Amino acid sequence: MSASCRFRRAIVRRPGQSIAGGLRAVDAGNPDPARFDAEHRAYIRALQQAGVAVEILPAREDFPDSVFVEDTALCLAAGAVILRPGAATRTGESRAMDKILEPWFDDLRRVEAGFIEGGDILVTEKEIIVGLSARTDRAGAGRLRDLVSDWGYAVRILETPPAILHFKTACGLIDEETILLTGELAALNFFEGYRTLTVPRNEQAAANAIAVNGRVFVSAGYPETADLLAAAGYRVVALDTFEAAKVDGGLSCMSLRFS
Ligand code: CIR
Repeated sequence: MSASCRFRRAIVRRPGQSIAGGLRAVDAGNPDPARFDAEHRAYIRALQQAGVAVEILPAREDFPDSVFVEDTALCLAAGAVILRPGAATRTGESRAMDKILEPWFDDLRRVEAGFIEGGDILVTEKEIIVGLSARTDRAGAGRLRDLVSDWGYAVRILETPPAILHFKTACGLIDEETILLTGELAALNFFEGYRTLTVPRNEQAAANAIAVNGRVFVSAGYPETADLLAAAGYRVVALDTFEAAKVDGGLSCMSLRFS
């Protein structure tokens, strides 16, 4: 079974009222908690319809960004790693995730130096790619490399282009060998050995797609990308992420997916 695109389980956390105070690079208005909750429920339903058993954690009002569980941990077939978010307001989120993952993973490891967020980590069939960013530094990426090496994972590191919050803001794995990505990322020539599909220039935010059990989840509102994927034979599931986008979130960020 392909570990990078097939998942039996996912962990999500409901957004709280405090999501209105979530971090963002550019202020385009606060997300509306009720609308965010509706989008989040639809996201959970889509995971369930794809055959994923979803563990739903209650909202944490003390951590406004805690709906974005992806940034707190990396879940792999061999075990899980608790990450060390670079955003100071988010450090407590990974501590909370430590307790939650304990029953699920016999081998639970922790990044204890540097900074690294899950949004900067792309797991493919053959390797783990880490993008350095304002949230993820070389020390954190190096620590992750040390922690996963005896599980048989190679880690490759690149510099995420500036002004992108996370590496995966600009890319996503859409099947075992294909990466959907922005033109800016494609221009780095880092993805030799993969098939790549580039999102149209006017639909950059659509690159944060996820593959789930034979489907590709894409943010709604990007028709050219949806058409591109459908024409390439993908089963596309378009999901609203309008509220998440106001606080720089997307589809990958809202779940920890594993088998
Ligand atoms: C943050 O700035 O940390 C949140 N407002 C958004 C996190 C999005 N996470 C992700 O892309 N993995």
